[in-house]
Amino acid sequence: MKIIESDLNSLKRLVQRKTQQLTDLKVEDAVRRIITDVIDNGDAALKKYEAQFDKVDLTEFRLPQATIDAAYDQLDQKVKDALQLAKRNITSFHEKERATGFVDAEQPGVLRGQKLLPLQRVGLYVPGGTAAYPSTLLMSALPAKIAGVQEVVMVTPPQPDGINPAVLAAAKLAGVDAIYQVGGAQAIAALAYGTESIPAVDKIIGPGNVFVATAKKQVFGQVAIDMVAGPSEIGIIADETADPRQLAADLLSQAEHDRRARPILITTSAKLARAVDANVTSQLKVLPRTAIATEAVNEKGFIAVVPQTQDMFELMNTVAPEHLEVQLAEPTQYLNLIRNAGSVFLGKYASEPLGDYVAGPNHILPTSGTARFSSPLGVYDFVKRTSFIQYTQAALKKEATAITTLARVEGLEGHARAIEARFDQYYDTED
Ligand code: HSO
Ligand code: ZN
Repeated sequence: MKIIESDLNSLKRLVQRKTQQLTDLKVEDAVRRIITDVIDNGDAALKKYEAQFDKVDLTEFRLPQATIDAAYDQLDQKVKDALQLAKRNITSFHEKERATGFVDAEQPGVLRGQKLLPLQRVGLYVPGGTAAYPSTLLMSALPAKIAGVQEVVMVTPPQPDGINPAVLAAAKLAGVDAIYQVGGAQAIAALAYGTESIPAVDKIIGPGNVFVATAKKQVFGQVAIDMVAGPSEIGIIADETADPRQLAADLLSQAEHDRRARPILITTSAKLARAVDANVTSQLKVLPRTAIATEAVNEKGFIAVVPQTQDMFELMNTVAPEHLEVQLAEPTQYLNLIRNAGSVFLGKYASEPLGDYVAGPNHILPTSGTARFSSPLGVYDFVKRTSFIQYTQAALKKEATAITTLARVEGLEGHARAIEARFDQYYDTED
């Protein structure tokens, strides 16, 4: 791994990302055509694209309940137990995210309030192939259910050997209401606009390839979407007390996700930096996903050595990593120095995969520096707010002049007259 020793400001400049949102116009055009086709031709268009892209001839998009039940029944008991444990912990954590509205009756004759309502229907996109993770399905479906979403549907591209049974089992465990075998931009179009067999949803959640991501951006406005997720990132802050073998293992746990994943270590100890680097090299040699992880480590990874403890946090706040491990002796005392991170792992035993699978906080997290302004996926992402007001005539009278004054300043005479009508002042041609 690159080891960089420099002053804080040069390091900060180094980690600041270049804006990389390169939109591919060809993809944009192809996706727009697919979406328009699905709007115009519904299921027939889906069938055509599934034959073209996934090489399957589908007569029915919805996966039969019997297939889902069978996948669950046949799943190894150990996997089932692990999924159940994950479900329990994700549920107990996310239940605490539930919020309530409020009613404010502080002014005489005035009632103001806000109520929270779950979205009615959401669609989860689950990618095909090896990136279809049962754990990720629990992380998106359970918060939706806890929020009170009435119908959670899932779409996923059909696979030559059938959809991953562990994903199907997770879907059953999480209470997913329907699974449709359709993928790519056409699946996103179906969720956004509805077809004869797939219902339109209010929000689309979940990662996918460039076609899926582009389609999500294009249908935004017709439906809500979650964030557009980038490759995984792990940032570790550690001093000489940390175990270099464990740090190397944690860095590789995220590096193995993606060739573009970013494993980063920031430390005050040059000795630790060298030891972690040596351990990354030796552990990479025996990691099954070595090709992916090696590219991530070499192309995106680095170790920065800074003079002081405070500097480690300042630099890491500039990175704003998806996951942040604090591998210092008294980690909780540094929580107040952390400003930008999706999820924080405190101390030696909070290794990142603990959070990926069973601890309970969500593992769908802001990436690419977006932890500066966004949050982990949560129950709040499946809830919307509606505010309400009620006034007595006396309470309205107190505000009437302010309203009519502002309305007339804005040139909106009709607004002013609507208020004055409450005090028997009408403007019409009858009298
Ligand atoms: N670390 C990934 C989530 C994941 N890990 C799924 C294993 N399975 C992104 O936060
Ligand atoms: Zn992971």
